[in-house]
Amino acid sequence: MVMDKLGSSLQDAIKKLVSSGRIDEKTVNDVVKDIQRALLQSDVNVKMVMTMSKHIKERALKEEVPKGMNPREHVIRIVYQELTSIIGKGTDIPLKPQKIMMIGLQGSGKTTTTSKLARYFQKKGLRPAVICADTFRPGAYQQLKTLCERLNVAFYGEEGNEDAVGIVKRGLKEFEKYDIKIIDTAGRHALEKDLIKEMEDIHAICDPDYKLLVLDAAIGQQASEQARAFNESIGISGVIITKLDGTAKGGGALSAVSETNSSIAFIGTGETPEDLEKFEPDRFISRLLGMGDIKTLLEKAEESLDKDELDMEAMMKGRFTLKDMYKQMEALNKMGPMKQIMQMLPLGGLGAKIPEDAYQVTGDKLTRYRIIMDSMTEEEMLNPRLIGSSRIKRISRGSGNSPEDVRELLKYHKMMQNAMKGMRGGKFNMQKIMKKMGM
Ligand SMILES: Nc1nc2c(ncn2[C@@H]2O[C@H](COP(=O)(O)OP(=O)(O)O)[C@@H](O)[C@H]2O)c(=O)[nH]1
Ligand SMILES: [Mg+2]
Repeated sequence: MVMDKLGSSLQDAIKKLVSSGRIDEKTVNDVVKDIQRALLQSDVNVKMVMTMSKHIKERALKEEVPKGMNPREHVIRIVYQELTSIIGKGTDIPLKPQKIMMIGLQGSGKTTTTSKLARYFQKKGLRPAVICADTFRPGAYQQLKTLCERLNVAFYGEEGNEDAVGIVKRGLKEFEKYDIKIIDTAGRHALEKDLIKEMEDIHAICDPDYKLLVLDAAIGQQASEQARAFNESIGISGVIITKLDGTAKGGGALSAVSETNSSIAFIGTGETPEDLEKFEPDRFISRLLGMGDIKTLLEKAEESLDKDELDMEAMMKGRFTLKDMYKQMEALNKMGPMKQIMQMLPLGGLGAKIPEDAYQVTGDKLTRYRIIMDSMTEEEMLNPRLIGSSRIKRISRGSGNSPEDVRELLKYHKMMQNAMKGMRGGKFNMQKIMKKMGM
């Protein structure tokens, strides 16, 4: 896996947060300390780490917990947002006909990434063609030609000819009808004058839509220096970080780029042509945190729960009427199928295994419970204790259910009420709750 060391350290920090009794200053400080350690080990710049820590602490202790969210989720959300913000935005390379010029130092992964990019566009239904303008390194022509042949991608190169500019000119002419033209160039060991001159000459001839700088993740936070230097010399329109699968410094490389004027378009995660990913910071961070698609969940929670008058505070204090439960169910229904929600919950990603068929049962049960509640009076909804056996009979008849179903609903409500109290007191264990719910 990519950056699994950073990922597992961050996940450990979040797990600690989830299982902590109370969210107070000490808890937040502890979590921040763990996160700091993880990021520094991944070569993220110290200043960046410190600024981020400060933000997390301030926000976690000062910001009001949004409705529909418990204090833990609130802190997790802040951590997630702050991590996303140190990584910055991604560069979006559109899926349309264009010319792309690859630049970077020798060994950074330009040639490999050229073929990966060709494959990427090929899979999206665009016709790619590749030009080899590396006349500097022996074997460069054969390397790229072989990669392209394997992928069935059109290739142009002139083995033995050192005139890179001429090759690009002729290659572009030959590939006029292709959607995507990718030009692989030569690197050097450092950003030297002759490399800059060569890049400028090729640039003048091909007039690329995108100049993508390829950087090896192993350089860690030095990525910002390199990105800046290349940007100042010939200008870059995006960065590709390669070899994220093989270094512990990935966090440094990823975060350092956001300090420059450029941003990351793709990441390389292995040696095969398929090991290229479009870089989407939100998704990347959620995956790193082991949380499924937490962003979607948080957005949905904000949309549907915010507007509802779910009074979380009162509920946590133990006032949880059938009416509250009804509202909660409605909110859940609005959020989408149970299965989707459960998968998006942070706890799902933290190892709470939920059996596959549990979702269906829950969905059906919830629908039944709602029908039963529709047959109750306002008074009964607010004070379920009023519901004795004669009322149970009436409600069951009115809703077309058996008295057992009504009793089950009341039992479920009691359990949820206790769970709410439990959440206030500290530990709440999704797995336990689900088990009690008979799932
Ligand atoms: N593990 C891994 N290796 C990579 C990745 N990208 C490139 N490489 C390897 O890095 C080495 C140099 O790559 P190359 O494309 O020739 O670099 P160039 O000199 O910039 O063209 C090759 O052995 C590649 O297989 C990656 O994302 N993951
Ligand atoms: Mg090369």
